[in-house]
Amino acid sequence: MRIDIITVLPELLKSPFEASILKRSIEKGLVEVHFHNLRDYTDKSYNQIDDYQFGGGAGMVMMIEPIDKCITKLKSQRDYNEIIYMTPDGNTLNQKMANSLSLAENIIILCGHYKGVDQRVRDTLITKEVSIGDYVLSGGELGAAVLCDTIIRLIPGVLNNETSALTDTFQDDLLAPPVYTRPADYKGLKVPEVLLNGNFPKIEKWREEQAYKRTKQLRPDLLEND
Ligand code: 6GU
Repeated sequence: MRIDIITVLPELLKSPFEASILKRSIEKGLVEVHFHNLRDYTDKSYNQIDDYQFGGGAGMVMMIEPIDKCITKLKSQRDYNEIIYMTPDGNTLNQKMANSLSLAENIIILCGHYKGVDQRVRDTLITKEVSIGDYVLSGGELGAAVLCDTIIRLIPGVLNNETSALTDTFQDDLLAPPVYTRPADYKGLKVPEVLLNGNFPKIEKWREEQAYKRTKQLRPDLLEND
């Protein structure tokens, strides 16, 4: 998979890709991530990428021209499955969306800033609008990092134990069951007996029950989708 991220703040975005799972997935060649500084696509003085909004009102708006230039150049080099705009008024990211995007070959992610982008960008260049939740961030960069993390960990070969992504919380609309490690007894706090006796069908059944119980208790809304 190839991900092209268009941003005015590449330095804000780079560090999540330089550690742990994301770093390893890039080193293994399972994903390529390219950053494009929008200021490299403007002819205006001071590398201007935003301007006042027509009709008046507080806040600057990102101009269409540099965004169009950048996206048009990328599209001339390869086909893209999705051109995503990160914005608080987009569709809220969930596991289903991450699963589906993890199958893409090439995607572009445009990070919004200020009051957002000129509406004509959204109308003509963008194929999908994504938010990471009902709160406002200073820009789309952190949202893009979250989106990339959710997608990249699902690419086959990224996680060491491939089945582990399948048993993640949300993968089957259930929260994950509780997990324990040594010691089996810590100051009288005991690990459930069933996990210690090696009866794997019984352990599996216990985990399913716990997942259901936890979901019912903490996120009953997830069970209503059935
Ligand atoms: Cl993707 N961008 C911004 N600026 N705010 C957000 C968001 C994105 N998702 C939730 N809030």
